[in-house]
Parts: sequence; structure tokens; C-alpha cells
Amino acid sequence: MKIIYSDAHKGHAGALEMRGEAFVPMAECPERMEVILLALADAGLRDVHAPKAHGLAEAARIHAPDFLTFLETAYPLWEKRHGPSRAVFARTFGMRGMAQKPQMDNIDAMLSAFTFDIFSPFVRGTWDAIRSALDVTLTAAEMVQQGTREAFALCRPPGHHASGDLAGGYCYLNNAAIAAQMFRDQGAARVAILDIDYHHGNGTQRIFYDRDDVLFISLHGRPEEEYPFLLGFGDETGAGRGEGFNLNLPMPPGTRIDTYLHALQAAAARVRAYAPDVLVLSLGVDTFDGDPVGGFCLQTPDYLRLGQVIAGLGLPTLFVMEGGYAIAPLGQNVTNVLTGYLQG
Ligand code: SP5
Ligand code: ZN
Repeated sequence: MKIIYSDAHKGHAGALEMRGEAFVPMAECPERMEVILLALADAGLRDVHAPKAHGLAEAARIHAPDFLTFLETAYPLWEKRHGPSRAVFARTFGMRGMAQKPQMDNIDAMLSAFTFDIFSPFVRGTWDAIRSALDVTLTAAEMVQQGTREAFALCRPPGHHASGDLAGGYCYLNNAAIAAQMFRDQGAARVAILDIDYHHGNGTQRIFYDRDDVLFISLHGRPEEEYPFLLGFGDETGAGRGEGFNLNLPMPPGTRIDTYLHALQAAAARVRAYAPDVLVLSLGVDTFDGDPVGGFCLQTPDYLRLGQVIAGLGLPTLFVMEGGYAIAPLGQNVTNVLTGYLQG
């Protein structure tokens, strides 16, 4: 298993998020990568490569130019206007009936227009981390494009909540979507994205909702009670040409492996019927019992079975890291998906 990783995410640290009534350090933190690397190495998964530097051309196939400018300039603009901060996120949001065209030097307006919640804060190192996740993902995707059977983009920040011009839910650029588009641009006829993060991949869904060349399937906590609340329902099946190429499999709080595997088998059947050239796996393990941000009850050995089902698809597979915040078991949970996959 080729693993692509860079330390350049580490400056995206120390920002605060709200939990209950308090500001606490973000659950999406640099230590996540360290525990994953350690557990991978323990399992003999040591084929770690540095990413190649990429520009923003591939990201610009998915994201709006102003949005990319926003991500790059957000922290410096804030510091100039308001001073140093660990809580750079919107206080207001551009919503229905508001113009939503910010002046590109007004950080308060930009945050209002280009974010949909307060869970994607900016610090000085955020942009470099965003760029490193993009480089890691594209490097891994290129390996698969060139014939490597499987590769793991071990990156942060995650991406699946980000759409063309909105950041949120710890996400800035949609790494999985950018990779899927790269596969299309390099000649793949059909790409499937299977999102097993606990949260609905609302950004990825929006990006491909009216397209039939990228199938999107998400398994997640149902939006009746779980973030992001306003998307991820079972009746969202795609639009126009994309009708029938979006599949949501929402599940209730407390979901265990038996119910989960049922949904995963249904997802696998849909992927098989679609017969894609390549699979992009949005890999979140915040489905773990006790994850501070999740609500399912999967156990560490269960992740082996997830990997086995994914392997059963028999497709070239790009794994892209998304969520998973229970630090102590995080490394083993991720490793189990990959070793389950490799054991087929
Ligand atoms: C990529 C990813 O996993 N993003 C998750 C973003 C979730 N942010 C909203 C947090 C809502 C807090 N809910 C607490 C549930 C406690 N069981
Ligand atoms: Zn998640």
C-alpha cells in the first residue's frame, strides 16, 4: 500500500471550535496524523512517500477562483484587520436574500460568503496545510492513475464538507472531489466516490449532483439528528443527467456493525452496477464507538470488515483521509480498514 504523507499540515493547529458552551481546541488536530502513521508502521505499512508539489490547477476544476483566493488570504487579512486570533471564523453568514458577493479585501464579508459554519477556522498555518493535503491527494491519485492498484492519501485538513465555494465542517478544499475530477480529466470514463465518514459528504454531493460521470454514495448519521442537518436524506438521488447517480444511506444514532454492513453491501452493489474505472474512498473512522464528534458504535475489529467489502469491489482504489477524532484508537481503526482491504 503506497502511503502519501507530508508534515506540512502541522501548522494548522491551535484553532478553537465550540463544543457545548465552551471554546475548545479543534478535534481535527495534527496528532491525528501521528497516531495513524505509528499504527500503520506497527502493521508493516511503511511504504510512505512525500507528495509532489502541485499548483492550484486541479483544485480550480472544482473550486471557484474567489474561493481559492479566500482560503489563501483569510488569515493574513483577519490579522491585519483584527489582530492575531485562534478563532478566525464567520460571525454572520450570507444566506437567502443577501447578495453574497464580498469585497475581496473584507475578511468579515468573505468569511460570511465562503463558509457555512464555524467549524473551519483559520490560523497562520492553515493555507500551507490545505496545500499539503491537495499535494498529498493528487500525488496519490497520480500513482493510481499510472497503474498503482491502491494508494492512501494520508492528509488533513479533510475535504468532504467543502463544496465549490463553501468551507465548513473542518474542510476547505474537497480533496476527494478534486481527485475524482483529475481521474476524469486523465481519461477515466466513470469514477465512483464512496464516503464512509460518519458525516454526510454534503460538499462532494453538491459538486457532482447533476453529473452521471461521477457516482457519489455516502453512509452517514441521518440528518434528522446529525450535522450537517440540511443535506444527506435518502430521497436525494441526483438531478438532471445526474438523476440516479447520488445515493445516500443515512443510519440512526447508535448504529452497529450489522446494520452498517448491510448499508455498505448496498453501496457496494451500486458501485458494481456502475462499473467505474476507479474508486475514491472518502475514509472517515468517526463511526467509531466513542468518537467525540460521531454517533455510531463501530468497534476497532469492525474496520477490518469494512476494508474487506471495499476490496471485494476489485477496483483501483484511492483512499483519502477524512474524519476520525478518537485519538487513542484512531490509528488502529484506519489501519484495520487498509489491512482488511489488503487481505481482501
Ligand atoms: C470531516 C468531518 O468529520 N467533519 C465533522 C464536522 C462536524 N462538526 C460539527 C460538530 C457537531 C458536534 N456534535 C457533537 C456530537 C457529540 N456526540
Ligand atoms: Zn466526519
